[in-house]
Amino acid sequence: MRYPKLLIPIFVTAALAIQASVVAGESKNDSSGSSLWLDYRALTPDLQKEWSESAQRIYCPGTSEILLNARNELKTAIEGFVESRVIISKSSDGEGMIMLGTLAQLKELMPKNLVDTANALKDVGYLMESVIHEGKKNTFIVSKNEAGVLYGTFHFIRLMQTGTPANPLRITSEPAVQMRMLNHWDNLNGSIERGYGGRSLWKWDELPDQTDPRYREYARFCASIGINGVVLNNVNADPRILRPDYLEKVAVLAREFRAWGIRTYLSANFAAPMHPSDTPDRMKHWGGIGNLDTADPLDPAVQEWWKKKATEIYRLIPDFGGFLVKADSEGMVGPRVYERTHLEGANMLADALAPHGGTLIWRAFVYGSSEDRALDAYLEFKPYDGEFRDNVFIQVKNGPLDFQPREPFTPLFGSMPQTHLALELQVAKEYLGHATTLAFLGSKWSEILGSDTYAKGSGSTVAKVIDGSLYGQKKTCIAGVANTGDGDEWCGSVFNQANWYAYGRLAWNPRLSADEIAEEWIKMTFECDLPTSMVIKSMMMGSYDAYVNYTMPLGLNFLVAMSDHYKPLPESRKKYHKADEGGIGFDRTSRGSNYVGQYHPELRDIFDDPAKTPLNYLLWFHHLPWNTKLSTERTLWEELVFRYDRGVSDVDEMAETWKTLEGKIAPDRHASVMSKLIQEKQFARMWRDKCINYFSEFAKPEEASSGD
Ligand code: GCW
Repeated sequence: MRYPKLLIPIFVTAALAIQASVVAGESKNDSSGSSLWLDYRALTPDLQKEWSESAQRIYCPGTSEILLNARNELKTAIEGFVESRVIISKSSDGEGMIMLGTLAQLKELMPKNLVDTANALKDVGYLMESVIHEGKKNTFIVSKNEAGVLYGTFHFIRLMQTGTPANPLRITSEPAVQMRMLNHWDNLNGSIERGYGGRSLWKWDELPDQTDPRYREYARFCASIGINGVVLNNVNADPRILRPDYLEKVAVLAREFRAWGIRTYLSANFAAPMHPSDTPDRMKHWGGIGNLDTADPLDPAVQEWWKKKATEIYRLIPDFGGFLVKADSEGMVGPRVYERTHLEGANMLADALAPHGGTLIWRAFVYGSSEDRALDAYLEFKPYDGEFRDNVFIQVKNGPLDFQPREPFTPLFGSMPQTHLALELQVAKEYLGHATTLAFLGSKWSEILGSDTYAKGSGSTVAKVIDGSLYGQKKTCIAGVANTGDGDEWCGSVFNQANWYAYGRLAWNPRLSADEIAEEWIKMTFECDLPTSMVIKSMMMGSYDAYVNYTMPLGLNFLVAMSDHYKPLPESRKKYHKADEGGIGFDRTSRGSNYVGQYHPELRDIFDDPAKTPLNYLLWFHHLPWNTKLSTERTLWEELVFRYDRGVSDVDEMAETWKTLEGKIAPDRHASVMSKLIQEKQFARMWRDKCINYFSEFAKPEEASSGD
């Protein structure tokens, strides 16, 4: 289904709100990928029979936009699944009914034990249960919070869609993390930094007068996986987003998103208060939007400017979420320009937002003066632990360098017990083959979330830092750099949709396994039989390791070309791989940059010793001779070659496997994935051949392969 370029005047959007979810339902049996995982196809006759008994009518006493969206989505979905009409009931009397609403709305109709369960739920937690009460069997989807009802509804839909039997139904669920954010790196000119799914979804030229049907669809997809916060613009922030004319546009988007339980945030440029002509050199191409000759966070005029700006924003968008800031990084102005600290910069902005309940998210992606860049974030931020305002999050990328294919977790996780830390993941595949590769990132993120920081002994995982359970933080946040765009498939390919899905699911529950998520997503996305879905799952589950192997195995990183971060260019990245005749890898041990010293002792000792370091991180931590004998009985050189070859053959196998699925899934979808896999086969060979050729100049394989 292509999206027609419908331009709908803003005043009729509200009226169309109810209809739109019906429109979404028309994408039933859609194989173009535009309905993503919300493709409401008919269930098998057995399941249809089972579910239709308990889902004939919906009773939803609420009238808010969120609840109407929940109700209409449920109706559309069930009608698609069971192929018969579902009645919206005005009365709560009857059986076979789904009761949808907040606890306050439904408690009179609920048995006492259910009311107690609902009362115990936190935040937007929900319950879903079929009960016989006063002789009638009905299903309740209840939360204390309207957004929770929406999430419960999507969970119910997911159960039906994934072929779960209707009985017994007894589920409660609460999000592990409160702020489940998508960060868009979308520019005001419609381009997307590191975006591979098309141009920006936000049509700034058309807003605020016209709105696009995709805004609503986008919000619906987000809500279906529990995403509740969206940063609209690039962290390399054009200050104009804070101008009154842009804020009016933002307010329209915020209104669309609010109806799906989503708060809107903006990336703010630290130099925004300055007069264009006074803006520091590094960002002259943009210019500030104010009248000041400084952005010094300790200058009262600067503080006043931000306070006024915050007030102006909240007047237009009362539930505005807050600012995300990239400061003193890659040309973005920050407090350091004025010899101030990150602490002073972040707290100043936090103070401007605080009276309105806003949050300031300050990124830890900074460059310091260290020879080893991996040291910088920790050195810059750790000293301020406990000093940031209560409405500040420090947003930390999963790896200390960047979003490399595989890096150990950033040691700030587990080292700032008195700070709200947000984990930043990248859903867009900047360093993972853009829209070409199949690489399923659920595997990568589960690995990160499950990494043990040893901050409070073994079992102190990154997930426990993020969900607040390790240190008892009351506020929690996770962010994913979005992979959306205005292309037909939204994310550049159907398999990239799985990454958006997996991110949302893990944000809700970081303990879900990549395997479970892949299985859910496949069942929701592809119209295929169970054996076929298992085959697809096996492809997905091997796809991330395959990518790492054919590009940057054994913990290598940054072998990519500078500009596009796509093709291999190891000759330009010597400072990362350090290959020479003596060996390869970056020495971050206590004998080298001593980056290992940023980890807790248990982990430091593991990473400090090449014999104990997991092979996946070996060259991230160690510079080793080419003929080092590894636990695999191969030399380092042989292992490197083995892994490059393995990556290539795994991609070949994925392509062969996909070929066998011809006829089992929609032909157009089969063909489009096939063509991507053919590209990935070539891409994998290009990487392997280039890297092995290059490294063999130093490794002298004839000598290295002779072993010790
Ligand atoms: O790795 C770099 C990317 C930049 C990005 C930056 C960041 C938005 O290549 O494109 O800028 O990370 O995270 O700020």
